[in-house]
Amino acid sequence: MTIAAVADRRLDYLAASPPPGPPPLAEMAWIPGGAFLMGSEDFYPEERPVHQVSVDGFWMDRFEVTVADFRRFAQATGYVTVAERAPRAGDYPGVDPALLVPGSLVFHKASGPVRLDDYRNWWGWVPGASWKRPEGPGSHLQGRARHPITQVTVEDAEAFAAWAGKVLPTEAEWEFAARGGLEGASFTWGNEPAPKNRMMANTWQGEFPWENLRTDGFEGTSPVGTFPPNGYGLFDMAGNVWEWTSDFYTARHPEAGDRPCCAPHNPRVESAEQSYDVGQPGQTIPRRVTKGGSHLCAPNYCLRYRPAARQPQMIESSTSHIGFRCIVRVAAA
Ligand SMILES: [Ca+2]
Ligand SMILES: [Ca+2]
Ligand SMILES: [Cu+2]
Repeated sequence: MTIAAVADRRLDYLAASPPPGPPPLAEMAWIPGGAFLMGSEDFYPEERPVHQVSVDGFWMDRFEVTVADFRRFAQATGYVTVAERAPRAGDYPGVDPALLVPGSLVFHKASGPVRLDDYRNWWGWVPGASWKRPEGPGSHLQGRARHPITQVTVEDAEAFAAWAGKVLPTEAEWEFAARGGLEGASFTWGNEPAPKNRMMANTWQGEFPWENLRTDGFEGTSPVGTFPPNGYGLFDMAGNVWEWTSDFYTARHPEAGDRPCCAPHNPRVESAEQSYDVGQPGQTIPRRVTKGGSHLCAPNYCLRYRPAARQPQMIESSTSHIGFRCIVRVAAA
């Protein structure tokens, strides 16, 4: 889509649902709210069924929260992230206490093709990895102030949001915003993966997890706002980093109601129980929905840089490919 077409659509939606006032905080875009078709039938089972939902208008961060933003928060509050804290032995019965040191999950590129059914072929737990050292000891944030923050759990994201006077979006709010006014499109920009050969997001080109062709210019994260915005003026709603939402994960969406009058309004999923991983008996760590895919999403493994895509993440997880952005609801603004 051309920049002019994006501008036209922005004017259309602003005329239909004008913002209730000036943005409550800097660099927030007005998301008009309304009814939309949530989910997709065309990709992975957890995105089904497509069902109608409506959300109220709200303000959303135009960019993923950056390293610079998070540093301001940490310096102002002294906040220590989950990955920087030593796990408590009582929470991990039977685990060698020597292993209970602070750390986080880091992506390691494979040296050649590996089995794709075992994520340990590319994810490793690295002692000492944290938002300050995203790849572990020896890594640093130099030159990355405008990159999205990573290595944060949902608890860390919510602590930041509370400090900033914001909240995390629900999955429905996030997906409505990501669609940018395009009903039912596969991507935030339309249906073509790369219109006129233009890369529209920081994802992974080539064979995951060993061959990163960097057609989009970036091996890892990219400065926020590098790729074109969607129809609501939001950047990186596809790729760069996955984004935490406030909803607990369910394996499917609820069935579509047959009466459009009664579509769920501002739906949220607040029950942790159904989010447990049924593939892992006894696993009772709640999981939240993350949205948007990341720089590690490749068509041969994970075509999830799309508005309907969703992935569960355990609430205690932090990784080098998950970050977040915040919203302000109008009643609160
Ligand atoms: Ca890339
Ligand atoms: Ca993103
Ligand atoms: Cu992915």
